[in-house]
Amino acid sequence: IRIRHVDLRRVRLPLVRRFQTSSHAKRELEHILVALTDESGAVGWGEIASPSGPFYSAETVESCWAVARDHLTPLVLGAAWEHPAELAALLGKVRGNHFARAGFDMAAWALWSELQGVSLAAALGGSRSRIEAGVSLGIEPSVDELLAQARLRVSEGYRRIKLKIAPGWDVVPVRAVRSAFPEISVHVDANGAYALDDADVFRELDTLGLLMIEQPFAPRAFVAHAALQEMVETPVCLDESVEEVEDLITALRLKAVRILNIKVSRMGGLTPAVRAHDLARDEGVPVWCGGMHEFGVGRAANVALSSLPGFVLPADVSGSDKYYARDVTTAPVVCESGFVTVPSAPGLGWEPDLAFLEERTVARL
Ligand code: OSB
Ligand code: MG
Repeated sequence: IRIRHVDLRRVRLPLVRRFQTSSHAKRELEHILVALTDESGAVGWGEIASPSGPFYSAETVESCWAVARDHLTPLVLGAAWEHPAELAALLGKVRGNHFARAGFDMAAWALWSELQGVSLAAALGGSRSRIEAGVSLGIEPSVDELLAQARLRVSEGYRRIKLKIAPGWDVVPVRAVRSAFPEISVHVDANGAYALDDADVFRELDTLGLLMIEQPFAPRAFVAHAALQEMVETPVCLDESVEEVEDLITALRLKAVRILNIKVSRMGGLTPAVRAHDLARDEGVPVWCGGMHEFGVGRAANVALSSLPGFVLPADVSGSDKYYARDVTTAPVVCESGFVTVPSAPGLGWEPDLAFLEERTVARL
């Protein structure tokens, strides 16, 4: 396969509800869509789902745009490859910049699976026909507003709720949701806002029967995560800490991870995401697919990835309507009774809506 043309576009969509984590708040997202066209005219789509500012990871939309334009596009345009893993190895010449690389890797997988005539899920080694979806609820102005959001999502069929926590917004809102919905799995995600000095907060959360505690400490604080896991029964889950498969090896060796959140964007694409899945599976660590409020293109990749056998916990892959009034694909991603169907058609399984994309594109190359 040779890529003849690389199309990059910055696309903006407003969120249906403002989303706040311990690290940043957003009302509108600007993601970069990557379209790779081969010599036969076949097109594969990918998404660079970086937040605007460097508060989740070091990347920004601007950094992704520059790296995609100046480094990744030239690498991809020159190359001949048979399998997406070969292209991923080439993209790996660029250090870091995982969100930017993920968009290209994803587009290569979408293109390749389409050319092979198989679904992206099947190309990746997935076997599930539907995946269990959860919702991630941001920090709200009040506990009542949080409870209203939880009630809405439970009424839509979601059976697992993740709550964003931060110092000052932890035990009280979590206990409120836990006791209002005793039949729902609840877990918390701190996005690294705490330190080991805050162990008392986690001892209290540990009494609430939570599914997991996601990324309580800073990304590089592997030792602190291991120390916390010795103090609490609730499994500690890593997100931001694991950018490379080597970070997972470190975390496993230190006993700093009992559950792993795998994000396509954070890991640098589907190729490394599958590697992390394989290693975690060998080590008996359950994994689940995290999200970055992807548009339909990136979410299609998340759905496909979640169909792999090691993804045994619900994904942060909700229906399009949880995020956007209108998504960038011709059909939205739909969640029914807490499940999303894995497409069986060749390729990504969702088609970009080109006319709507045109309306929402703010820059292109
Ligand atoms: O840590 O999982 C996170 C959104 C933005 C930044 C970080 C995170 C999130 C989410 C959203 O939790 C999950 C989703 O896409 O629904
Ligand atoms: Mg997280």
